[in-house]
Amino acid sequence: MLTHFIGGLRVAAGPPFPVHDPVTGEVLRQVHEADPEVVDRAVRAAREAARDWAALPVAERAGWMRRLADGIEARFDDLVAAEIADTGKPLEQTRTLDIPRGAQNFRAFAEIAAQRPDDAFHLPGVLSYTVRRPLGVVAVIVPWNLPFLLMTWKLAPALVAGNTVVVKPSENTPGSAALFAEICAEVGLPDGVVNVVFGHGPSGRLLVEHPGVDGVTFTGSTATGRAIMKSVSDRVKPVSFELGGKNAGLVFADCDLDRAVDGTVKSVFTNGGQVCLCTERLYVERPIFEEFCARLAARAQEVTPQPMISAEHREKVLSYYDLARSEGAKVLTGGGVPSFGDSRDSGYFVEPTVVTGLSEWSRFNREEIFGPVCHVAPFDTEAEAVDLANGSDYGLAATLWTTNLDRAHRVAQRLEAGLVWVNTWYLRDLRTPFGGVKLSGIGREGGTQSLDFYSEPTTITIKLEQPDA
Ligand code: 6OD
Repeated sequence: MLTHFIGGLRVAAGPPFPVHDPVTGEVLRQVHEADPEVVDRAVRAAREAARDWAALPVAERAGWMRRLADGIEARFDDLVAAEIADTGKPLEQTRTLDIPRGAQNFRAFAEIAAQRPDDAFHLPGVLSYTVRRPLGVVAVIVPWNLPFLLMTWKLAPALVAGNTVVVKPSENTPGSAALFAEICAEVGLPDGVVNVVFGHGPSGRLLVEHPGVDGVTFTGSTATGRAIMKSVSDRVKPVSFELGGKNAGLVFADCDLDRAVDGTVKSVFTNGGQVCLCTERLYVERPIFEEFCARLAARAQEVTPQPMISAEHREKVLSYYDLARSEGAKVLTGGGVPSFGDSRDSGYFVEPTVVTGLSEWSRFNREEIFGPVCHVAPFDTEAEAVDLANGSDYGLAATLWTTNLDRAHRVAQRLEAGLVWVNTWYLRDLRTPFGGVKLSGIGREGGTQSLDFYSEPTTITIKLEQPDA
């Protein structure tokens, strides 16, 4: 049974709930659900630890970040196993992306914070400078698609900026967060600096609404982001949101076709399409449209299916496969459920799917699906491609395939998206701003942008008297 981690102690309180193995549908483990008392205790523990943690010099907090990174590396295999058990992710991806990024997140923010100068401004007779103070206690609400990567992506800057935290991972993926709590204890992190509570949406709501919480960071659906924003509006708490996407991929006839097909397969199907950055709308210049569709569909058939995270999410994705047909799509490949002839048949798999023929106004093309699926449509001009890509309520990421450098810059700068990749996808420099526009979120994470969110500047201005001449 997984227990909460509060003030350095394991706390077994609240009713149990089951976590299912997405590969077989079987119950994997039981976890305690945080009730109001548990949430209150966690926030109080974080508040008690806040003053001493904030008072440490940033170089010392950076040292703790490096120790956490070392602790993650020491428990690498356990973390890989926990993440795979909860999500059904491929071993290779978990070993090369999800878990190493946890350690990298702590090392990167240790450097960024330690090297960051304070601002100072001089005018004749006036000196203004800023000091940054942590928000206090931050609620960290983590989704199920990249549980360890995204938890640490938020924790590292929050902690190094001097905040203490209460983390709530998704109810579907508590395993790597529970191990991280053990790592905090193993490296000797002061009690109460990191607290972890488990549970569903209502526990998350108790947490974000708690008066002892000073800020909220959340990655997940736009619907949940909206609900959080409403529930913290009374106290005007700062929020950092990375929300949904309906990301466009633009494939120009002058692209390197092999590279564009390879990259598109990754951008549509990685993690079973369950990454906010995945491409769901593809626009291909007409001269290569037929060939691109044929090659993409053929490659989709070779993709090893990854389970959806839950029975509920699988139903949602399958409902969009049905919707595509009812809205008049032509299904180029997939559209159903794979059959394995073993225990995976009770798991949460869906077929990698490519469809075409729908209008831009179809629900399929407007709503985020978050599965291994995309719609492909042709375009004739660069201006049309830009309009199609921008014709969405979302604006997280876009991908651009062309060998024309002028076009690459021209188009990239016109796209209404927080992130544009050219001839690649999901290539990351952790110092760069990361986040979306429109319904895809508020604010940016990454580098100094994260540190800015997790702290408040105070501007101190001093009048410097001039000695009499
Ligand atoms: O790689 C990252 O830093 C990041 N924030 C990825 C987010 C993926 C969302 O599903």
